Formats: sequence, structure tokens, C-alpha cells
Amino acid sequence: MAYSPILNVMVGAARKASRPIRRDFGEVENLQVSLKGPANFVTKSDKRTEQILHDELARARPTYSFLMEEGGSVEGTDGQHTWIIDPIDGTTNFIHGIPHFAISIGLERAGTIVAGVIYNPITDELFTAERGQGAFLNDRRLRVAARSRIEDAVVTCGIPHLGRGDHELFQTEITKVQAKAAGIRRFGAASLDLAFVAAGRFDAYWERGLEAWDVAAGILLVREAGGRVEDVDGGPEAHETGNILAANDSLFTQLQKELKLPKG
Ligand code: LIP
Repeated sequence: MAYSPILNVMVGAARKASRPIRRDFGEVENLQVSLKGPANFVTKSDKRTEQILHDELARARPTYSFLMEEGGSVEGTDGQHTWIIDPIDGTTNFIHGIPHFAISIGLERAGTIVAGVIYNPITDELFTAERGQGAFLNDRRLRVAARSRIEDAVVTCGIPHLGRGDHELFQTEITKVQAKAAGIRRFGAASLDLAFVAAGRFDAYWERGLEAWDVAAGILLVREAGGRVEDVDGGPEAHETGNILAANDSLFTQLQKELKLPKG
């Protein structure tokens, strides 16, 4: 598929960074059997991947800023553009040898996400979107699912775990959604959850406590596929608050009624 110059840069960087990840993932599967597990090895892989992404993107656009999961913020000189990068979104899956994780690259221009790439190097599924130009899985145009009743919907979510998030609040939320939805899933990679909503595989997704690099690219994908993504509680931009709800317009309204926290 012919990409615009900016998507070309992003796709090129993601593909280049995916080669060592694929190698490392094979190694992780072997390390599984050791008692110490592959955690340190994975941290190295994360950092190496981020370095490749950084170097490729900086070479193509030397003045842009960076916001990266591992390396934090790096201020560029143009004052407008920021690359928002998660080198391996779904790290826990990666560590456990579960082939569901992705490289996620978003490009923000003056506060708005204008381009996004999400790439699962194991399944070779490449999700791309550019503002106003639609969302794609490889060369197929994406559209969110049309199901409008929660009773028919498969809803995916993030579950807060040891040391993370508000467990009690999640229990309340899941009880409400469980009573209405056709099915609930927890796959463990926010970028792919959003990409799957864009592809119409999941009807809706919510999760709280995320970081901008988990969701920047995915938010654009869902919007470009005709869906709605906002802060669960109706606050400002979801990639800034990290509390996200994504669905088609009708399901979004119904689910937000269930999940929105009362003000104050
Ligand atoms: C992960 C998210 C996932 C969430 C995990 C974690 P990471 O990102 O994608 O949705 O539930 O706790 O934040 O850390 O693998 O990049």
C-alpha cells in the first residue's frame, strides 16, 4: 500500500524495530522455563527497540520532540510535533511468551494526534491511520462495528492488578458491564485493544490509568474508523487523562452512562 511521506517514516521505523523484537520473543519463549524468568532480558529488549525507533524517527524529522515509555521526554526545536512511543505495549504478554503486543507510534501536532502506527511483529498486522485519511489494517480500510445494543456487544477492558489502579472501582464497573454485555475480554495491550475496536473485532473498550504512549496511536485509529474515543468521565483529551472509553457512537453513550464517575 502507498503511504504518505509521514506514515512511510513511521512504518519504516516500526518494521526496522520489529526485527530484533521477533528474535527476542523467540528467546523469551526459551527463558520461560528458567526460575528467574525473562524480565531483565525483556527490559533490555524494550530499551533497544525504543532506541531504534528514536534513531529512525529523529533521522527523518530531526526537530520533533519525543515522549517515550522508557526514555521520557526529549524536547525538540520545532515546538509543534511530538512522537509518542511505546516500544513494546503489552510487556506482560511479551514476558510470558504470549504473542499479543505491539509497537505503538503516535504523532501529535499542537495537541492533536495526526498520525498513528500500531504493529504486532508476530502476527504481522500493521494498523495505520492519518487524520482525515481513514484507518487501515495492512491495506484494508477499517470501520468500527455497527452493533448498537450492549446485549450484542463484546467489550474489552483493562484490569488493574497488583500495585496498580483502583481495584474497588473496577469491581463496580465490571459488575455493571457484565450484567449487560454479550461478552467481556481482557487481552493486555491497550494499543491493540483500540486497534481491534477500529477493526470492528471488539465493539467497545475501556480502561483507566493508562499513559499517553499506550493510547495515542490507537485513539486516532478508532476515530478514523468512525468511532468515538473520549475520557470515560467526559474530561479533556483521553490520551492526557489516561481513562479511556472507545466504541461506536451509540455504544459509547450507553457505556458512558454505566461507567462515568459522578463529578466531585
Ligand atoms: C500495558 C497496557 C495495558 C495495561 C497494562 C499496561 P505496557 O502497557 O497496554 O492495557 O492493562 O497494565 O499498562 O506497560 O505493556 O506498555
